[in-house]
Amino acid sequence: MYTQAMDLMPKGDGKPSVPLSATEQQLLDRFEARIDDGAFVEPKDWMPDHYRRTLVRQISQHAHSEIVGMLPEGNWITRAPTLKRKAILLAKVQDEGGHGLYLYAAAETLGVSRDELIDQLHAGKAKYSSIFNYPTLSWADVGVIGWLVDGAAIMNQVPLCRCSYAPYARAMIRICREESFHQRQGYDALLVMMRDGTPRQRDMVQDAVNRWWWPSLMMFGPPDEASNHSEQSMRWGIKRISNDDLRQKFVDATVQQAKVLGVSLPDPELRWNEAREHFDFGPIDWDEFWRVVGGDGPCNRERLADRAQAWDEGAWVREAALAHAAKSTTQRKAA
Ligand code: FAQ
Repeated sequence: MYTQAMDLMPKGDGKPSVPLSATEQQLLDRFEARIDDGAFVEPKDWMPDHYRRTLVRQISQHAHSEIVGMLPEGNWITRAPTLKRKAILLAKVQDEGGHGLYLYAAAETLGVSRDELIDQLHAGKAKYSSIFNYPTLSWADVGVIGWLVDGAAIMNQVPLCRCSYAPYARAMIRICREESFHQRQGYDALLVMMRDGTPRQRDMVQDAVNRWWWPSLMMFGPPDEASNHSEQSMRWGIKRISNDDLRQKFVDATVQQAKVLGVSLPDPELRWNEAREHFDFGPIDWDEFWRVVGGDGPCNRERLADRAQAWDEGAWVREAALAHAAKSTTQRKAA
């Protein structure tokens, strides 16, 4: 049983930690050659255990982010200002739930059960995106989540449509299409408030932008030099663009959108750098990021408690679905 703890596969430097057998080495070489050729990996293909575990980690964290991400906006469904906005928000929150389901299904193709992953989330052992541990204080937060949070999510997720693991890549194509609608509905809601709203409503938008800007930049993960998984994930074609490069692309795109909207971004150091042909921006508070990731953000405890409650209250639905499936099987067999 002690051998189960042995990790034969590459550490950060890509080198196996113990000598591989000739067969293992051959399988690994063949796998890496396929990755280098840009081939997609399917669930039944041989894959290194470390590749499998990296994917389970990333896909499950992503799935958890989607279902925890339903909570901050779900908080505003009953208070949406018009029927139209309520219908849009309901659809969006449902979409996020659907994204979670595609992703749990993709993770299950790697041999892990959804129940196991959900248990890890409820026990506080699994990570989910830091961004969803911040509160939604006003209606403008819903628009800003669409604009900035979904905007950052798209920036990060479009390259994942080319992830080397095919079930994840396929899920991401569908998810990205929906995320772009989410981003646009958020931007549209803010545009209406900024163009046709009262001074108080415009202040509300600016206040929401001030609170969500820095946490949105943190969504891309730690700086490249502190990102312990990036090197291996990039080599295996799981990640295609680094955390810092994606963050920069997001800043460059968002500055222009903020101008059209008529809001300022809360960073005095934000300015165009002619030489780099990118916007420079101020330092990110990584202590805050790690605090939130470590479970001590403004809403971490509330989010986990809400998820656990939803799971418990949904037990009867799961039981009913299982009972129905069992009954249908019995009837089919009897027919
Ligand atoms: N929050 O070495 P790296 C959405 C962790 S979905 C919490 O750079 P990696 C849709 C990381 O897990 C948003 N933890 O890691 C929506 C690792 O910890 P570990 C979610 C974070 O995996 C919108 C450690 O730090 N999107 O928004 C975060 O190579 C609106 C070291 O980091 C995805 O999950 C973070 N922000 O790169 C829903 C996309 N960043 O596992 C509702 C897929 C890093 O060693 C409403 N994921 N960590 O314990 C990815 O692209 C990658 O996993 C990264 C992190 C880029 C997030």
